[in-house]
Amino acid sequence: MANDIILHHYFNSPFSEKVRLQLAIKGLSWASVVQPDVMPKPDLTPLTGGYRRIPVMQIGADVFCDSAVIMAEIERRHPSPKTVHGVDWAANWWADRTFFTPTVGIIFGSIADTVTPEFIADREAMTGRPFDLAGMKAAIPPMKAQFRAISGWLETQLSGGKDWVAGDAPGLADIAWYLNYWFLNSAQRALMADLLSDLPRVLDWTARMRAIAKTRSFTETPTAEAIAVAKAAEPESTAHLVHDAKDPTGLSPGAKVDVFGDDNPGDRIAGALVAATLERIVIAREDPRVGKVHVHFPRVGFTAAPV
Ligand SMILES: N[C@@H](CCC(=O)N[C@@H](CS)C(=O)NCC(=O)O)C(=O)O
Repeated sequence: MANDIILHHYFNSPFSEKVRLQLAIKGLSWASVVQPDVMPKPDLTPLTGGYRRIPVMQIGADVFCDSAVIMAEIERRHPSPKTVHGVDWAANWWADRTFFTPTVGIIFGSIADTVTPEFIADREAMTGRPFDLAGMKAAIPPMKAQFRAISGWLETQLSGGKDWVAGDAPGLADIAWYLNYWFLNSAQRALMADLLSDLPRVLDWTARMRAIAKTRSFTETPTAEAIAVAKAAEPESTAHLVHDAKDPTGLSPGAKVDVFGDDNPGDRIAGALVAATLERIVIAREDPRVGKVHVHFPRVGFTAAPV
């Protein structure tokens, strides 16, 4: 268990589906730890230092927050088959943020009348912004138009003799785009089928992605076991984490920092900087339940501020 991939997630989380897909493409088995989808998350935050989003990956006493750094770490440890080609990260960022906006709008606009006050309050506390269901409901038609326009690009790509978003094999670009189709399909199956009914190559690609996802292999694991694994382990060697000597914010290893994401600035994760590389920010922290852990965040989208 010490070297196993532990995925803290829940099954209807679209950002977790990205990681589950990458693991499936690579044929890797993992331990599934199901966490709540609203706060509190008492068996997650001791590991992360307060980061509450899902997914989180844990390997021993190393904890990876955000799907981008999770997928980068999986690629580093298990390079074959290759799923990441350099600038795929740009597609991933765009799909998480820009493409995700119409997807979320269509879904929550469509189910606006059934969303609970507890869920709304939880998401407003997380983002610090109103969760504007009435606005989303009103904007369904233009958001559907955005979704169809983006899908039109994909239809054209798949018409060019390549089966996948970025070439001959499924990889990060497919995973990133598919997040949106997976989420819309899980929440509004008939709506998605109708929206894409004249885009047969996109529909065929979603079916092929679904088939890959079905090959996943995991073991259900209690939260207590994940906590015990962290407690028994030491963080792994940091030799591969090369601190950016030209870091424009002037950070140095050992500095006390707060780390926060630009889409969740209220949650500040405190620790001592291990390294701020071009790819990631890694901090060391301790918690009585999990002992010493290293917590990894992507560099893009996150800030480490000296305290
Ligand atoms: N940038 C993050 C976004 C993750 C995210 O927003 N996840 C959703 C679930 S799919 C979430 O955490 N929602 C709040 C919650 O579950 O508490 C990533 O790529 O992992």
